[in-house]
Amino acid sequence: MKRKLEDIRREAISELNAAADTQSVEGVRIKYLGKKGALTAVLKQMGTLSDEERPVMGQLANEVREALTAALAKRQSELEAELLEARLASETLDVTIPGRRPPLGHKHPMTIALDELKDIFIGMGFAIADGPEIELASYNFTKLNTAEGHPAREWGDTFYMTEDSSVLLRTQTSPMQIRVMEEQTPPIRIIAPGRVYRKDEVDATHSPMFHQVEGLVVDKGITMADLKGTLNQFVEQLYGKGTKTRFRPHHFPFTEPSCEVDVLCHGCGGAGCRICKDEGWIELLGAGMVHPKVLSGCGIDTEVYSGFAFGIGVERMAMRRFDITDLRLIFENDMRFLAQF
Ligand code: 2U9
Repeated sequence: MKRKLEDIRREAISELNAAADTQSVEGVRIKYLGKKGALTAVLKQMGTLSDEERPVMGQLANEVREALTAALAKRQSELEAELLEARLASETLDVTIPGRRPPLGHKHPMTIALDELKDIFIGMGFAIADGPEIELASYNFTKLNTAEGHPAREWGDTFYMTEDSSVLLRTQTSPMQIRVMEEQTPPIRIIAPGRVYRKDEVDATHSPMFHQVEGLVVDKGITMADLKGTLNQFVEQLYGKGTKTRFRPHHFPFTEPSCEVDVLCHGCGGAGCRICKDEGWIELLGAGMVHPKVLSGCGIDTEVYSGFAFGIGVERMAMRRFDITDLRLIFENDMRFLAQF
């Protein structure tokens, strides 16, 4: 039995030294110290020994068990330390490596153009009015002196939301000005920037969604002179002092009289070139004195108050400002295009 115990000690220790992972260590424990282990089997035979031999063998068996238990724990902790070392080595973080700078974005060209327009009008004392893109036809058309049967109301031109044509995607931001006039008393000095929708096929100059900035001023004694002064001031801020403008008669249902405003072509100074398509002038915006029917429809006394309004197509302005030749580029969001601004 003594030899058997010595053998167990030697073999177990050498197997432990060869164990390459914690699972093998556990295997050695089960093989020698487990319920059916080799040392356990020897201990079970203690009863067969003589009274003289039993204490001697008992002591030796205890020594072997303690030695095995200690060796198991030692090998286990050695392997755990090795494992930790390996993990630390493989997961090393070099905190001295220079950081990767995240690419910094910037404003979309449409936002740049919109912000520029807003800044100019805010500087002239205008407030910004914001409102729904899904509108009542009464606000988008009727209250703007655009009667039933007017060509602008056709199904082919407008995105209607209901069969009875009473709800639509606004075709202009003007309904916002109607809402302000119904809720506030003059003096009113607002701009309404935002998205508008028309059933246009997409091409280089058309999109079913585009942006407008419309303005409205209502007060006592407002005349065409205020309209001209305000818009000339706007044009000078946008294109520089001394930029020449031309006010051309036009027609809109919601203004009377109405006009379109052109600026002298910066490419040729009026002689005619590719930029102005040989016109000498570039069309910039539409404007007019608010139609008395529109004012009185909003409860404003036309004997006391008058007003002017204007409308600017923002895409057209941004295309000219950034020399963009195809409107589709503005909405495609191709980074190669956007990164240029
Ligand atoms: C109210 C009364 C009158 C807004 C106006 C225009 C002229 C105009 C176009 C510019 C390019 C539309 O985006 S575009 O196609 N707009 O020419 N807009 S006067 O007149 C108003 C607005 C609100 C209550």
